[in-house]
Amino acid sequence: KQYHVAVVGATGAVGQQMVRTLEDRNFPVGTLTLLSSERSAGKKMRFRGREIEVQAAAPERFDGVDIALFSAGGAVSKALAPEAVRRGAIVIDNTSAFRMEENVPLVVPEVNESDLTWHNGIIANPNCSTIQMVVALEPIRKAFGLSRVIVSTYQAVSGAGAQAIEELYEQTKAVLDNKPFEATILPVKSDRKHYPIAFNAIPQIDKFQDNGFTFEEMKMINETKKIMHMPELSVAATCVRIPVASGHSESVYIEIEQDGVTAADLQAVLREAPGVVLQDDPSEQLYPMPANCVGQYDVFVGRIRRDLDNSRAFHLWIVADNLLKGAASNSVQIAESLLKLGLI
Ligand code: 11C
Repeated sequence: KQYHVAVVGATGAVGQQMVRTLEDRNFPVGTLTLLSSERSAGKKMRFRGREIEVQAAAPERFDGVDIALFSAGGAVSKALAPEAVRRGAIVIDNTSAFRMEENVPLVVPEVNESDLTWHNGIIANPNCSTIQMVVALEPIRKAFGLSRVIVSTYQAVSGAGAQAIEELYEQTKAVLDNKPFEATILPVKSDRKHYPIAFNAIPQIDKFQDNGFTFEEMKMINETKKIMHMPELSVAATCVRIPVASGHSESVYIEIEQDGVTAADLQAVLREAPGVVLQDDPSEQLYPMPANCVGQYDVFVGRIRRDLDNSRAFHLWIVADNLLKGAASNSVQIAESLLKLGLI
């Protein structure tokens, strides 16, 4: 069977990768509808060698759609996802609009594919920095238990959209050319102050919450607990934007429950884990880096070592393409899982 698939936000940084991933993974697309804001309507995008015109998103565009992949911001999802569901589509939403709602499964197929069975039309795709972390942590939890996670991220600008990538390039060039420039997008377009990202590191991703954590940090905390079904898990996060175009990196400290576990035991588990590529050999200076992970669907893990003071604690370095496994390819994998489980 072939499916009618819609991509909402098709011209954005993630939307473009969704179209590419549908083609690359050979998803059984019969008809592809590409939707965007009024501003981008009329643009043409290539899919399987043919050009498809992007249309302005509107409720009636979802007539006949089987699967709608949304990545056009929370406001668009809130307005249009229920309209798509009403017209019979299953929505896979890549925004934070519905992620923490009780009747909406938040799914990373390698971790909690079975949560798809109780969806009510909307399935949420988690935040990029959360996805890559849980893909690596779930096999460790299964093997050795898990009680605590402390993560610091090094996040690429593409997480903030195509305009943020432009801002990084333009600022970098301006600095090298000794020309003046003004930061207008990062750390958060809608916040009051903006800071240069070129040759800088900004410890703010999304807006600050009343508890002193940013919204990005709270997403990592709350989404991890929901996906792993571990409301009791201790999680803390510090999220930092760095001048890398694509590929999020994470330094992760974990405490496990079992005694006597070695770094080699963790390596053995991760070597067999779905969606994980182990790149961990200090003698060969082998470890994951964003430059090598861009364009890949997997999550890359290295620098695994036991803590020197706590024998049940380990440090890991986790890298993935934030636009692919962090967004587009996880969404397409969810659609693949729906097919595999006969849920569509
Ligand atoms: C970033 N993690 O890197 C964000 C982007 O909730 O899906 C993804 C936001 C989200 O800026």
